[in-house]
Amino acid sequence: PEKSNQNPANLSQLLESYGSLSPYIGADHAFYEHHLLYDRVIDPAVASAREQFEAFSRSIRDILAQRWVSTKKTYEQQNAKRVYYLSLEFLIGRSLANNVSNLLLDPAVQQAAEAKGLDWLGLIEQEPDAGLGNGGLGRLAACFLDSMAMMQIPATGYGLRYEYGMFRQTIANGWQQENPDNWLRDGDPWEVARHHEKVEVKLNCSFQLRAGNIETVRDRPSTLIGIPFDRPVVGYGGKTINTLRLWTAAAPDYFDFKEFGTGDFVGALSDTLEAESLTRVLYPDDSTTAGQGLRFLQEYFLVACSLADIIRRFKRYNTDWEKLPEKVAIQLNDTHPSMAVAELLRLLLDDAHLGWDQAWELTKKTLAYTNHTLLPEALEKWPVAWFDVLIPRHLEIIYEINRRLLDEVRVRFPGDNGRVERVSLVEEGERRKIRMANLAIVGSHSTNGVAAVHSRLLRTTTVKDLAEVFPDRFNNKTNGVTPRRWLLQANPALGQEITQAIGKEWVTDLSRLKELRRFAEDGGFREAFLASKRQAKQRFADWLQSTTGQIIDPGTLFDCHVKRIHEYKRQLLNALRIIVVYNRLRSNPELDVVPRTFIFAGKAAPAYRLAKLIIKFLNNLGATIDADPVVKGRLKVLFVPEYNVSLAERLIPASDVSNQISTAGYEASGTSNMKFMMNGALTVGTRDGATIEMAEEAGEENLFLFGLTVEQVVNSRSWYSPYWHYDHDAETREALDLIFSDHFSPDEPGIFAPLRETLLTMGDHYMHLADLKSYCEAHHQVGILYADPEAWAKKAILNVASSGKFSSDRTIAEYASDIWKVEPCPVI
Ligand code: B1N
Repeated sequence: PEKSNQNPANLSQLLESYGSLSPYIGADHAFYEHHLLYDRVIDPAVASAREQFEAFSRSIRDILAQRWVSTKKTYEQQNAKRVYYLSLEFLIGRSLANNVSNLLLDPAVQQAAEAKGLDWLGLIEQEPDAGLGNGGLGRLAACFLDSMAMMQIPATGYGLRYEYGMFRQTIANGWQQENPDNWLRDGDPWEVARHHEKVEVKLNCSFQLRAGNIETVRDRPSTLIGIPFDRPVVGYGGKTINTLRLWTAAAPDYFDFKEFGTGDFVGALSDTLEAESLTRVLYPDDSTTAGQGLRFLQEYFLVACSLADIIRRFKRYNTDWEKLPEKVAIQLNDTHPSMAVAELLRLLLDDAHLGWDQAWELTKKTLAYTNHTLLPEALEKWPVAWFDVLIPRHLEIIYEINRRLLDEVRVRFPGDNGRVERVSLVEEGERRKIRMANLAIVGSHSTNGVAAVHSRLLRTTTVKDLAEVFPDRFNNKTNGVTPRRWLLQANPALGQEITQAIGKEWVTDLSRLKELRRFAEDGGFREAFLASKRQAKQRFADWLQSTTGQIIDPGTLFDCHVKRIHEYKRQLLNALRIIVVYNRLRSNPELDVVPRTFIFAGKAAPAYRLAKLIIKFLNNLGATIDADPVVKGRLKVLFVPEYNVSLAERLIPASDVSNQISTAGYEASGTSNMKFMMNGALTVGTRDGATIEMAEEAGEENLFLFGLTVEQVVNSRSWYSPYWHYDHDAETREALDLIFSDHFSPDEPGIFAPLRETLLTMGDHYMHLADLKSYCEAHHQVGILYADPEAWAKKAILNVASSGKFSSDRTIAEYASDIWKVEPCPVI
């Protein structure tokens, strides 16, 4: 095709004029119009917004294609050690603006788009979020990919290409409704199908799905096909383009038609639906396990496809199996892919024909495991019977691992039968189960938690007995988030102020933010900081009004609590403290309080009834307060539906206050806490997860910490009674009684009765009432500080300046040197 000079969106020309990238990126085939005309066969002049987005994104993919290929080639030529990040979730969000920014193509690309008459912001809005994850665990995986690509680490993410991602949340009469997220309906411009790299996965029997549960149908082996779809992971600067490889399940196309002797061609093909349903949908459970057969198969499918691919690649460039751990590091994102222990052993024993001892050593040296939660309901345990039916060879291998493990423990801890029972990979009982965390710890060389307090509790309580058997394996890797997406792109106003003050190096070295510390004393900078916050708040308010019609006042304090709805995250504690303030205003309308907008958002697992009731309660609380003239204009409670990556990108930069109020000991790390800190919100939080480390970095005096510590929670469990607080604290009692009186549910009396059960009669497991008073006091202090903008700005700036540790670049540097022993491999 002819290059046209009048066409400003011809990105290849644009790139030629764009100095810094031209040495890296060949862009001879980047044509926006080309994609519209030749891929979609439409007149570019009449393309819909969606078609414009597709063509534009394909042009950006064209720009990075050559660099993507040379990244792969470099890794092959250097036979570099690779990192493989195995995860059932990658919560990617949108890619267009992110890829443009990481390629250093903005603002040139925006200008080119606009010169073409395209509405750049509208274009970006056309892209659906790739919501292939529930929350923090999946988003962490996505941040890690960004950091590894920026740091030029030869890394590949392996996951599943769910046809339906996290459900879309709508609210009807205050209740959460789940809607399917058919994000691939119109295709995805970023992915590349690699049909020729398909792999086979063998199961011991065929299966059928009945309402998400598997039923084995025929007692003979069956085969599934995994087809890889690759997505580019653009490292900041555009030098390295790594790959996220997602597997789709399919039935083999060589069908055994002899078995259908009746000539039932159509009937035979309809069976393929069964295979394809394996990767149909993401499980929407955060920090719990659904325990369903379909999930079991998803996990095995990811592991089998990815390991086959990894081993195939290893063998192409290596002949000596001893070299496996020198060339391959596999990180297991929680226990979800922990069948990798048995699968890798199986490959080394049965395919490579190694002896047990050598295969076992290589397996351990290659694998590493990250734990993300201590919640007992989230620790995966799979029925032995399922292994037996579907993957009996793996069960045999797990039994042999266990036999050797228990022998070793009996020798090293003579007479300690309790320990033998507790470290065993098999949980005995009516229905015997495999403990997947134990399998992951025993079958790998590294087990890490995701924040210091979490790693300590994991080692000293949850898996204490195993940690004493293998003390050297345990370590901590405090989480981080990518400053590219979460500061540079999400908060351009603040990003520019920071760059103006200290230069641009912070984008790839976030520790440089500490240079902002002295600007906390600079009146001009404080003013600029407050202006950027004000701008982000206005942007959010405008977006909210244009998309939902809801009106909020950017002049009020934005007080945010956004995350999955879960009892341990204590959205109810926040609701109670709002009711306390509401009651104070009702009994004393003259009271001087800072006007606040409380913003909640988050999804509840569809089967988690209390979490869904909490959403209903927050909505009713908002409606009641809206209707009450006494508090109008002073308090507003908002529940924003459909919390996802894109909403977080809009909301976090606009917030003044971040609530991180889990019962101490229950939030493994948290990562939104870090995003809020980077964006200049002040934290009201418990001493839990990574919030503890945030306070260490910034100084406790710059956060609002409150509530019971881990030790206090543990030590008061046995005698704690919520009734004590109900009986002795009038504000606590009045807040609860207002709920029980149906003040927030006049038309639906009694619907909030389960809140009484969880907060009082069932014992308040998450100790809301124990922390309510100190939480109210913390927020009282917040209000006082907010009334003094100079003092507020100073603290907020000190928080931003102290957030450098929480870059995922720092986290990845630690994984790379301590666990993976991997070096950067710059693309030639
Ligand atoms: O992982 C995040 C942490 O920052 C959070 O504190 C932690 O809650 C989160 C089963 C999970 N832990 N476990 C899960 C997700 C899906 C699922 O099916 C468990 N998510 C976390 C990153 O480390």
